Amino acid sequence: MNAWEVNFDGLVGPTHNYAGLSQGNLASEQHKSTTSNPKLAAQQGLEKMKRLHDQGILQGVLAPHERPDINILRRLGFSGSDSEVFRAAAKHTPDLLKACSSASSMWAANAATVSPSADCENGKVHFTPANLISNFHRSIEPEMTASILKAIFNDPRHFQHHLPLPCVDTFADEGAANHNRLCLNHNDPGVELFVYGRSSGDYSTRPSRFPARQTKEASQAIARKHKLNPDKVVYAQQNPEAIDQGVFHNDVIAVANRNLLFCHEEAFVNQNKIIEKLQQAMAGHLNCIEVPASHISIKDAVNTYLFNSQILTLADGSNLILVPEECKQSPNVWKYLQEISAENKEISKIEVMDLRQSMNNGGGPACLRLRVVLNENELAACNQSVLMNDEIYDQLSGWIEKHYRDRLDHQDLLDPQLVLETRLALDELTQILQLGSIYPFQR
Ligand code: SUG
Repeated sequence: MNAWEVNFDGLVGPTHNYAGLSQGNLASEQHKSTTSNPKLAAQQGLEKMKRLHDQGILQGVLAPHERPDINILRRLGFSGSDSEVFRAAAKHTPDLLKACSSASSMWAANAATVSPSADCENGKVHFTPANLISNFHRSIEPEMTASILKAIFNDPRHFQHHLPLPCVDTFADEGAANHNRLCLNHNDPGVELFVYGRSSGDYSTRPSRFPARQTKEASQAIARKHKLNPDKVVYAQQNPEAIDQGVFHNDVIAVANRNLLFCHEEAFVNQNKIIEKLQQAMAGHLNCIEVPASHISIKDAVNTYLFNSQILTLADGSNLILVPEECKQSPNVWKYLQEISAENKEISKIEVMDLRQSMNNGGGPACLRLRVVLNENELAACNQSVLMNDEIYDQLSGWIEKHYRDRLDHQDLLDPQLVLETRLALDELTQILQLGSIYPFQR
């Protein structure tokens, strides 16, 4: 049976803004309080989906979460009608309201960890939404993420949905941004690489400046829940010095596609050992491109998001690398990309995309997508109306044009009109994507 990797991208929501909420994410810190352009952000994300769809790659769309999240404000002590809750929060705790207005669900790589059926004992695709407890504004995502995933993958014969891990520090989980799957063919059992930033017992190997978001305990729990074959699971620790330089997720410094691992040479603790373990688990079929620090520094990697690229296999078997515009603007990184695409038969085509609106919050191409490997039956069993095609693209383009603002600053986030605008937009979106009434305001 055939199987494909389907990239599900988070559609950017109408409240996209720069609030400087993520410590250790340098772009988020640097762009704090600058004016955003939600319309352009959503268009840039949609263009990426279309560009890949046009290359013959299966592409899905994940709906944004409703923001501001009025229900969370209620849980934090505000009461009355939705409008009263909003107005009181705007008046007394504007920073809290801003955190509840983040469009951060766009970074779908953090939505969940997904294991393909070929890797799981019971032959189903497994989903565990990430608890995202490291940042308040993201910790409010898992419930909605679970609803959206269930609305798309809703056939229990093929899909198994788990609860997020317990919301405590020991099990801090950031989803697929710290997870890669290596395989020769998508329908064969693969090797799952779980990358963590810290583990409970070990206080010596930790970053000193910035938080390590993913724990080993969280990664281990997910591997257990998904019932992965322990011989096909490799755990690796992120280099704490890289985290301290702004590598807040592993996907800022490493990316895999099939049997190719493209990473910086300073991505992991004991990197040689890790590569050896992966090579063993892959029975010698791993192909690893380790980029030396002498070619690309960690600083360059963080500034350009070279490793936050998407490497994708095209129908003819060749690989495409989709990189953000920032890679082209760095002479060093661009030269390196030209060299590998000329020399290395693994990556033959480069696509460059302008994703500046998301990049300014630390989200590159790979952050925006959640990879779901599906075989023919599973693909047929999922909600077809979220799969990208020319018609959906046109509808979504029109929808963005109609509903999104083209500038949003921090005063605008305190405007009650934004709540109404967003609800109107999301209500229409659930019809375009045929998701049913997934949003709390629709019930
Ligand atoms: O969690 N930024 C996100 C970016 C996530 C990128 N994802 C991956 N690397 N997979 C984060 O730090 C910034 C929001 C703000 O500051 O307004 C933010 O949440």
